[in-house]
Amino acid sequence: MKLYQFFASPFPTRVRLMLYAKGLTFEIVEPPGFGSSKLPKGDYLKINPLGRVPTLVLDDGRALPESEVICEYLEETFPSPPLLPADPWQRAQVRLLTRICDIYLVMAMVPLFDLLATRRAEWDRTVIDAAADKVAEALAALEFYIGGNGYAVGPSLTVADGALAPMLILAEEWAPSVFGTAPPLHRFAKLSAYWRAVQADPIVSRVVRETRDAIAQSRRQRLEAER
Ligand SMILES: N[C@@H](CCC(=O)N[C@@H](CS)C(=O)NCC(=O)O)C(=O)O
Repeated sequence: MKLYQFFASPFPTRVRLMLYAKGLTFEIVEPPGFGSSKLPKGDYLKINPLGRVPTLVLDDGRALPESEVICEYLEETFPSPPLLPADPWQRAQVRLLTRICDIYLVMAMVPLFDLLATRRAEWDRTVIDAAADKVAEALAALEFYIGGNGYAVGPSLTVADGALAPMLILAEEWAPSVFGTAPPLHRFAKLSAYWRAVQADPIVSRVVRETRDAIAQSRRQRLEAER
């Protein structure tokens, strides 16, 4: 299998977490035209007309976009070890946390992602502060539903941890370091406890390290480009 992706991107990261957890071997490909690259996306649009990452390409050439769809496919195709709980209510909690991440937390951060396409001198403080408020609202919803056993749901790793981990890095570390906003997590006791505990899991710790390294690298590149 091939995974078209970037290490700093949250959506591919949940797929990598799954591939690692299931012990599957795969090749990583970074398609052209993402981030600050001025290149066209070119042939990548032939395997993913949405022009986004991730895309999983199977050994027979079939290509699947959209992180959640890929995760469901991987879970159904490689059920061991399971990354969805057996209990339907707990499965629903996994999907709920993932959905809150995708819809509310990601959407809250979109204005910040958009600012990256502009020069720092043009950044509007009111846009940054409004985004930080929306991020806090989404974190409050996660606080309500997050599990208390060291994982997002139940006592072991699930797809929800793959959705949450990269987004919590963006909310707690990336946004404050780039935009000077206050790190928000300390306001949410259950979520903070979860975040401390889940990083002890070796698979989570691996994707957290990869994400932090990739964010630091793209930050350095951006600062150099602005000089
Ligand atoms: N709903 C999609 C969202 C994927 C997405 O938006 N990926 C971002 C990177 S994290 C992307 O490819 N953006 C387009 C771009 O950077 O040109 C999924 O779950 O896979």
